[in-house]
This record gives sequence, structure tokens and C-alpha cells, in this order.
Amino acid sequence: MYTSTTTNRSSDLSTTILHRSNKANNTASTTLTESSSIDKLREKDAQIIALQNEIKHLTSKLSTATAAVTSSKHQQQHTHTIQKRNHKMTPFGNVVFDNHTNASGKPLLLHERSRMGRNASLATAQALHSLTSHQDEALFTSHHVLVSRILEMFKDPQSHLQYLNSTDFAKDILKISNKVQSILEKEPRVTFLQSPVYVFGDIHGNLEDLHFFSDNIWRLGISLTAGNFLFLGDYVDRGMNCLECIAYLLALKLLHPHKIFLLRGNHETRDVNGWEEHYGRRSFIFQCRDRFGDDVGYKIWETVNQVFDRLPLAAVIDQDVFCVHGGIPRPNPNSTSRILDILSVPKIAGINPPYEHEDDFHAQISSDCIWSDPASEQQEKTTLDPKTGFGESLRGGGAICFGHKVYCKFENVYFLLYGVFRSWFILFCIIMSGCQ
Ligand SMILES: [Mn+2]
Repeated sequence: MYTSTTTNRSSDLSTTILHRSNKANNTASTTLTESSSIDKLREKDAQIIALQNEIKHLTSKLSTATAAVTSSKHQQQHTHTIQKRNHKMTPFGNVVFDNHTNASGKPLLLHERSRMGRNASLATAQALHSLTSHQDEALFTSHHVLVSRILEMFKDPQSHLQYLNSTDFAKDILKISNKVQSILEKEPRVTFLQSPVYVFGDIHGNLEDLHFFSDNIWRLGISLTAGNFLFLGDYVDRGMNCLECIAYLLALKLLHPHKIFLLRGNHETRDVNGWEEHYGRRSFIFQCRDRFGDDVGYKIWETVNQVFDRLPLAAVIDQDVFCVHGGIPRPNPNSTSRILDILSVPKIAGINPPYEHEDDFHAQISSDCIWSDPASEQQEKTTLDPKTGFGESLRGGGAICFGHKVYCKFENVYFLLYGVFRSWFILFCIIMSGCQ
């Protein structure tokens, strides 16, 4: 603070003092303003800190929410993957077992068979399933020991002539025949098969045909070839190697009962394969007796015929393809299904000649299966009964032929689309739409 000494100066001084006083006032004012500003600044700082905290809180909340969304998405993807992995494969389309049942306990087999695709290797899956049991493996091994000499002989018959003319071969045929008989007794008279299936016509004692098939179709062996193998009958007579052929086929049946299926032909009857007068050296009975002598030869012939007595008469593939050696049998007036008629034939049937237990109806059904023929165009016009579609065959002896009308009426319930009748009528097609 200053004090004035003169008026002017006093005035100046006063001015100065005033000024200074003002300055002092200003200073005070400034001090007050600064204090207020600091307070405001502090207030602002507090607001900023509050805002920063809020931002932090919101950021944290946002990141938590983002993490939750990401986690949720990931979880959904993960769950989706698990659901996909846990998606169960349908039992049908892979393997169909006889013991599948629905909720009411009824078998699903027939229903599911209709849903199966043909391209899937169903039979292979079935074969793999059949190999899972240790008991089966043991059985397979014991059977393999029994048939090993026959399988070796089949590879090169010329180097096994001593065995083929020995009693060992005769004993092997008898043993295999007895075992195959019990396998066949468990099979129904109509075999229901799943594709893929190889279907073979008459073999007729022709070993070269069997070699051709084994070299080209089951080159790696039956067990390593996908699918089933169906033979339509007529294994003996006409050819010179009836014993070798039937021994090999029965050996295959014994080793692979669920892959090899043998139907019965008209030559699998005693009246035909014992007809030496007609077939001479090419008849089955002649070859048995010529090879092993009358006694052992007759025993072989009779035992193999007992196997023939037990062969199934027909097969149905995928409920589409009906396979039989001869043809469609005549219906019984009271029958609802020809398939059921064939299924009702006794498990042991001589046919020609019949056993005492075979009644007339079953004798006719089984005889028609192995003997009947598709009618020619000429027979269609002249021989056939217009009501039934059946007529007398040119073969005589009670054999019949069947025409267009028979196909149309045949098992339409089952929607059978194709028939396989005799080797020379392989894949005889029936177009259902043309059969109204
Ligand atoms: Mn034939």
C-alpha cells in the first residue's frame, strides 16, 4: 500500500492509491474468482471421474454382454455339432434283423424291407454281423477244416485226381451233405434276400462254368465279395462233373450259409437224376456208381438227394424280384398268396417221387415251382385257359405253362416287379402298369 504526500501528487497518489486500491480490490476479486474456478474445476473433475467410471462400467457391461453373446453363439454351434454327431443312423438301410420290433412289439421286418435301397451293401453288413460271434467263428473254422480238401480240389482238379477217386472224397461228400441238411431244414421254402444278389442259372455238372464264375465274380473268395449268391437249381445231370460241382456248392453252403442260397431245380429229384437210361453217362446216378462202385455210389446219390429234398423252392429279392427254377405255381382255390402257398410246402419233400406225407396240393405247388415254363406266343393264343392263364406244357407229364394273365395276377400285394424263371429266361420282366 502507498500514501500520497502532495495534493497533485496526492491526487495522483490517491489515484494511485485508488488504483492500487482498485488493484487490491481486483486482486481480491481475482482471488475470489480463482477459488470459485477451482471449485468448479473440482466439480468438473468429479463429473469427469464420474463419467469415466460410468464409461468403465458401461464398457465392462458391454464386454460382458459381448462375451455372453459370443459364448452363446459358440455354445449353439457346439450344441449343433453334438446333435449332428449324436444323430442316430436308422437301423433300416444298414442291417435288418428279424428281431426288430416297433412300439407295439410287432416285427418291423416286412415294413422296413420295403424302405430299403438296393444300392446299400446290406448283405455285406449282414455278413459282418454274422461274423461277430465267437461261436460262429469256431463253427466256421471247424467247417473249413472239413471242406478244405474240396476247396483245394476245386482250384486244380487235375492235380487232385487221386483224391477225387478215393473214399476220402466219398466220405467228405457224405459228411458235408449231412451238415448241409440240417442248415437247410432251418430255411423257409421261400428265401427272402437283400440285394445285391448274384443270380446263377443251371450248372448241370459243368465245372468250367463254376470256374468261370469263381474267377470273375468271387475272385477274392465268397466272404470277401459283397452280396449274396443265389443258384436257381439243376446242379447235376447233363455235364460230366456232377460230383465235383455238387461237392463244391455244398461246401460253399456249409461255409457261408447266409451268403450262398441254393434253390431246387427239376433235376434235384430222384426221378430225374436217377434216370440213367435217359441221360446215360451224364446222369448223376451213373457218375456216383461209376466213381465209387454200386454200394458207396448209391449211398452218395441217396444222401445228396436227401439234401435236395430240403432245398428251398423260391426266393424273393428286396420284395421285388421273384426267383424260381421253373415258374409260377397254380393257386389253391382257397389260397390268398402264392408265396404263402410255397412257404407251406413241407421242409422235406421228395416231389418226384413224393414222400407219403406230401399231400396233393403241396405236391402240385412244389412240382409247378420246379417244372413249369413261361408260355410261348403260340401257346398264349392256343393252349392257355383264358380264365386262369395256365395251360399244359409241351413237356407233358402234367407240367404246366403260364401266360400273361398269370403275371398280372401274381402276388400284386407284394408288388413283385420282375421274375426270374429258368436260366434261359433270366430276368423276365413284368411291367405292372401294363397288367391292369
Ligand atoms: Mn436245366
